[in-house]
Amino acid sequence: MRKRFAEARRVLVLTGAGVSAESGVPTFRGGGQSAVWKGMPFDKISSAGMLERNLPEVWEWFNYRRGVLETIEPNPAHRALARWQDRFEDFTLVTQNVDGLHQRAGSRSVVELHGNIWRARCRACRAKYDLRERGESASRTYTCTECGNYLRPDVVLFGEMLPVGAFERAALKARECELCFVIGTSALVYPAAGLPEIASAAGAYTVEVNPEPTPLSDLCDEVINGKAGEILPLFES
Ligand code: BJW
Repeated sequence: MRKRFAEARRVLVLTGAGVSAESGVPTFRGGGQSAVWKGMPFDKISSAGMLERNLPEVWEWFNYRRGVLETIEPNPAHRALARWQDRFEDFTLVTQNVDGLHQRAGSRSVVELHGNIWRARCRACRAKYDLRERGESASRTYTCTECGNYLRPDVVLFGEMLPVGAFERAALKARECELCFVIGTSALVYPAAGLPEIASAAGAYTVEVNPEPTPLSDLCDEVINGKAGEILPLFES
């Protein structure tokens, strides 16, 4: 593996919530459990249906999570991946995470498949806002300064389409890469979990880093059972 890592030119990395776990961000699934907010399973509160039924409750859930994120820092896994971008001729970091920790660690051009928790967008005119720049306290009813309609978190909820072009860009790189890492994802959510399948079908060597097995483990050429923050820096030594 070290030899492959040292010699690879085109590398694609897909990350999930597990890469932020060592920073203290709770994962959605894993360890036989799944996240719950006020007794509601996360796949209900983070769903397009909930947005229609109870937008203020959705905002409360995301405001809470931004509050948690304000207190934490990127971990050695985020920092290792930020270094990798300068190590390979062609490096693509694709994340399902909405927490912005890859960027805070220094990663550039991150392909965010599921949006970003620090952004909001208007439900009517689609104007976008950086919530760190809004300069108002956490609200259950953010409104658009352009058209006055309600804002929503700029994230991809269950049953919603991914941002235009994001998956296509990632899939193109998956087809071209020679080494593909799948790090800290339960690999249950599509189309993201299809990327390593695309890479593998196109001949890439695929490596999973996760303390638990996933539905992709059998497909991967190599499975490293461990924590991302402990494993990733080892590749560089
Ligand atoms: C560590 C660690 C450490 C712990 N180090 N590792 C094909 C078949 C069936 C269904 C579908 C399909 N295609 C599409 C669908 C529908 C649906 C879907 O996939 N459903 C499945 C669950 C069945 N997909 C969608 O709806 C997507 N939209 C779409 O496809 O549009 C077109 C369409 C619509 C409807 C029907 C068909 C087509 C959108 C998906 C959006 C996902 N959104 C969320 C919420 C974002 C907002 C928010 O933050 O609240 O995204 S759900 C949640 O899951 C979040 C994550 O990004 C995503 C993936 O989770 P992830 O990252 O894998 O985290 P966990 O928690 O699941 O796993 C953590 C892992 O880390 C575990 O394995 C641990 O072991 C590990 N770990 N510590 C390394 N230290």
